[in-house]
Amino acid sequence: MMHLGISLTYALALLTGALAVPSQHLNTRQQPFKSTAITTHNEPWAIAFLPDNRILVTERRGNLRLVDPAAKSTSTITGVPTVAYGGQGGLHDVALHPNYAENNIIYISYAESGTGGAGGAVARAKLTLNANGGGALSGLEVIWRHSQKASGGLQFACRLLFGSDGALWISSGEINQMTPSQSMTSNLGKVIRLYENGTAFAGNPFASQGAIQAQIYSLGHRNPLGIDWDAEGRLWEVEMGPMGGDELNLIKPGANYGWPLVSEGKHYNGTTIPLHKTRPDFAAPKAFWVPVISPAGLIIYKGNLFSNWKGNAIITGTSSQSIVRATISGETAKEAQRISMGKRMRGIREDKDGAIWVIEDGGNGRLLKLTPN
Ligand SMILES: *[C@@H]1O[C@H](CO)[C@@H](O)[C@H](O)[C@H]1NC(C)=O
Ligand SMILES: *[C@@H]1O[C@H](CO)[C@@H](O)[C@H](O)[C@H]1NC(C)=O
Ligand SMILES: [Ca+2]
Repeated sequence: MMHLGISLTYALALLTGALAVPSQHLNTRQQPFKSTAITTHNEPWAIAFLPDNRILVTERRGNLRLVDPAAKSTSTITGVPTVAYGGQGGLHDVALHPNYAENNIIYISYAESGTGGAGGAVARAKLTLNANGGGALSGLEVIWRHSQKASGGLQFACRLLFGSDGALWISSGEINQMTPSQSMTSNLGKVIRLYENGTAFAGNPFASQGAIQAQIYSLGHRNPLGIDWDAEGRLWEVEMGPMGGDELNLIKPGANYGWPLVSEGKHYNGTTIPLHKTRPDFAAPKAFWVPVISPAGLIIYKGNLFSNWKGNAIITGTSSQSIVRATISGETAKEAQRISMGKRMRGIREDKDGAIWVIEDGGNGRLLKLTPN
C-alpha cells in the first residue's frame, strides 16, 4: 500500500471507496478484497448458482460445466446444442428458472449458425444432475432467437435475467448490424421481455403492434452485456460502445437509447457520431466511458459483505482488465473505483451470502470468489 506514496489514511479510504475523488486517482493497485481461485476454464462466459451452492459455468466453445466450489472440482453437463463458436460468439449466458427448485429448468443463450451467418438464441431445458458429478440437459427447446443472422460473429450479447414479475429478460445485441437497433421489426439491439415460455410479455410497451414489437421493452442498444436489478426494482444495463462510449443505462419501458444515431464514442474508422445531447428524445447514459472499459458483466450489489458497496454497480471490464464500481444516487451514476485485475474480466454474480464471483476471459480463465479482506 505504501508504495503508492500516499498516506495510510488516504490509501485506506481508497480501498474502501470512501473518498469521492476523480476516478483516475482510484486505480487501486492493491485489491480491496481477498480473491480465491476456485477453478480454471476454457473461455468462460457466465456463472449461475444452483440451490446447493454448486455453480454452472458456461464456456464459449459450447461446454457447460458444473463446479463444486468446496472441492474446487469441475464436471460436465451434456446436451448443450452445437453453438456457433467464433468471433465473440459461442455459448453465452445461463440462468435458472424462478421455480428451478421444483422444475429443474435452466436457460442458456448462445450463437447459432444459419442462413446469413450466426445469430443469438435462447433455449430452455431440464437439468438432471448425476449423484457423482456432471449431468445432462434434456427436452431442449429454443424459445427465442434473433430475427436475422449476420456474418462476422460480433455483438450477440444475450444476457439472461429473471425479474420479480417472473419474466425472462434478454439483452439482445445487434450483431454489428447497427440500423436494426432502431427498427421495430427487428429484435436486434433491444432489451426483450418474455414469459418463461418465450411468449412476449403482455404488459410490454409495444405489445399491440406486431409479433416482434411485442417482445421489445427498450431499443437503440448496441452490445448490452450486463443487466441487473437494483433494490428498488429498477433495471440497469451496461453496453459496449464503438470506439469510446461504453454506457451504463437505466432501462425504462419503451425508451430508445439511441444507437447508432447517437453515441459518446466514434466509429472505428474515426467517423464521428452525434452525441446523446443532440437528441434529447433519446435516453442518455447515466455514466459513460471514453476511453472504453469494455463492460462485459454487471451486478447491482445487494449484499452486506461489502458494506460500502450496497446499491453500487459492479462492472467487469475486458479491455480495461478491471472491475469498475459506480455509485448510483437517484437517477445519476458515477465511477467511484477501478480495481485492476491484471486480466480481462468477463462474468460476474453475487451469491446469497454477498460474496462476489467473477470469471476471467480467455483460455485459462479462472473462476474467482471475492470476499472482503
Ligand atoms: C406462455 O405463458 C403465458 C403466461 O403464462 C401464457 O399466457 C401463454 O399462453 C403461454 N404460451 C404458450 C405457447 O404456452
Ligand atoms: C465509417 O464507419 C461507419 C460505420 O460502419 C460507416 O457508416 C461510415 O460510412 C464509415 N465512413 C467512412 C468514411 O468510411
Ligand atoms: Ca446510447
